[in-house]
Amino acid sequence: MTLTGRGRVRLTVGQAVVRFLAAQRSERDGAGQPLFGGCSGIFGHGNVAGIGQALLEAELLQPGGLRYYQARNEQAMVHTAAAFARMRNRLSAWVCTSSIGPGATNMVTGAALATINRLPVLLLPGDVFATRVASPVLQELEHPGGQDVSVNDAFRPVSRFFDRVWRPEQLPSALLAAMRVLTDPADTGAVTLALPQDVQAEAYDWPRELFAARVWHVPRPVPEPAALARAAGVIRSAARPLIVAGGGVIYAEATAELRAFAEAAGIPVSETQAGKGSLPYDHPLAVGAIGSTGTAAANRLARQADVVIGIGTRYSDFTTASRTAFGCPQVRFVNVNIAAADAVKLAGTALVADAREALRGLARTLAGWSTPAAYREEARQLAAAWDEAVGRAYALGHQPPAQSEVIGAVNDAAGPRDVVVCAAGSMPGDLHKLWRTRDPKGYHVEYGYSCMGYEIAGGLGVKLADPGREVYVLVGDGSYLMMAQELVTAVQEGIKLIVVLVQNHGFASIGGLSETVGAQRFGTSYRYRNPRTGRLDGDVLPVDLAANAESLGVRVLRAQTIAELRAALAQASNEAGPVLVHIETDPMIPAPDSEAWWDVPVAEVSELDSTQRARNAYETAKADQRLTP
Ligand SMILES: Cc1ncc(C[n+]2csc(CCOP(=O)(O)OP(=O)(O)O)c2C)c(N)n1
Ligand SMILES: [Mg+2]
Repeated sequence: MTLTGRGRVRLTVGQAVVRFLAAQRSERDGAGQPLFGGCSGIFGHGNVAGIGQALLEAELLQPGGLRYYQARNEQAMVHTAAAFARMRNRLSAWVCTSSIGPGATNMVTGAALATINRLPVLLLPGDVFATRVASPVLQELEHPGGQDVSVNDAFRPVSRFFDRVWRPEQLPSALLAAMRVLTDPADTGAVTLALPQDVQAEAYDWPRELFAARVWHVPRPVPEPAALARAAGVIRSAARPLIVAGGGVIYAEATAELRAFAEAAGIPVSETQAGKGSLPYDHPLAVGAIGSTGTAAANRLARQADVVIGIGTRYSDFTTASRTAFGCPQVRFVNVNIAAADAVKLAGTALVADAREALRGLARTLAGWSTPAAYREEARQLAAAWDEAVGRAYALGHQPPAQSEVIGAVNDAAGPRDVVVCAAGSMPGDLHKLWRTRDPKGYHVEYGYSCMGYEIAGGLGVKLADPGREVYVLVGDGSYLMMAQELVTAVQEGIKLIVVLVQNHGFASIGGLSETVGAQRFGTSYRYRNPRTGRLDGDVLPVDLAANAESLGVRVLRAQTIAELRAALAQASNEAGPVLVHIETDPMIPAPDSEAWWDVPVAEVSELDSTQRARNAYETAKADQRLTP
């Protein structure tokens, strides 16, 4: 560091970025923490001399700042970042640095995932030379319509904030704007600062205040009194209200307030994927998952609910069962959300506020009001019947085992605060229905983007965010094949994950879906091309994913039966580093029925009987869809 005149500090743009990020903190409810937990990166010519050199200098000269972690794939490191932020309830985030070109665009999928799930991640892709003296540089895409366009413009639609720092002078305001978006729960998502490779290495005399410790206060906006009165008025008119708890309940740390409000008013609580864990599974008012992958208990209540109180939910199609879940013709919605755009959905009565503040307000306003005892008892009985179905699904006694039995064994092995991680395939739906969640942070299924390959990278982020909990990553063979390489990062860092790899030789999920749309499981199982038929219906491929994991340095345990799985899980809990448990399952045994639908269009004309039958069933189901806003 060179001190120059008038309180200025001479640093490169890369050094300034790293020093600035290390000085940022966040605060909510009086508790503070560093805003950034660390920085993952893969270096290339687009960042090695800028951010890369700056991270080295920080590691050597300012230890205790932003720690660097090596990743294997840029998409995966953004998944790690998103999982980290989710586990920290968005109070801290993670930084990702990449080179230009493919390194940068590999992060675009991760950015979309973070933005959809409303999770803060800070992305620093390298960008092409600002001076353009030797353009096109290696990996530069030349856009005939304008020389200020680069592949990084692909980040714009998937980021909540995007800026490209063409000149050092632009950096301070870009950094402040980026921190504001990261720490604003209504606006947060992927934040991308594209840093041209020459600018990263360029020196500038920065005002010293830029690097002062700075605290970002994460707000808890209170509801407007009039809006609160309107929402309470709608709820008071209800005979059969139902709460839909979304991720916002958990991020706002509002689970105690949810419980108090639900108990006082006698309102059953259903949960979205992001909201699962809002109440412990065995609470008398917990009716479990809602929607297409919901419990029959929640979905039966939803069909007759006259007022639905959505809290911190964006009402995805899985939550509304593609707008068929809430069947009462007069149903009205009260939407508590910190984001106004979510609060107005389904023509609901909007209550724009922090979930905890809104729940406290509703509890105050509705004090003394409650649903009839008979309704609460009905909800309790429905939930108890579902839990019995879960118990049966956990113990089918199949060989090879059903997926539900694997879930049961992992649920039994996991402690109450341990975390299950998943994202895509048939497992998320089964977990939503069947996982017995006992802690608000115990269930981590990424179902906004449902991105195959999130599982292991995401598990890493969860463990980095909360090393005190055991992390169980459930991953299908398809997702594993898409992105398992962060196991190497886990080995490198000595990060303990228990990965349960469910081998069913292809896509059980899409196979089942394919059948319902009349497409005969086409292209969904991993088989040889058959020389006789010319189709992919030969023998099962001889893929050995356990050996693959072993080759990456992971401790691998192979189980064939549920008893062996239980033994392996017990052994895994005694290991210090990452473990992978491999088990083969029967993909054809379904979890208990949700009694709910999901809208996936079926071909309107076809020569195939299977498709014609599926189309008829589709048209019947589609008739129940509500065309609400
Ligand atoms: C990146 C990505 N590509 C495609 C999909 C569509 N998709 C959803 S589930 C799935 C198959 C997952 O296979 P596997 O991990 O083996 O789980 P299984 O369905 O067998 O439970 C596919 C292709 C997706 N969700 N993400
Ligand atoms: Mg599979």
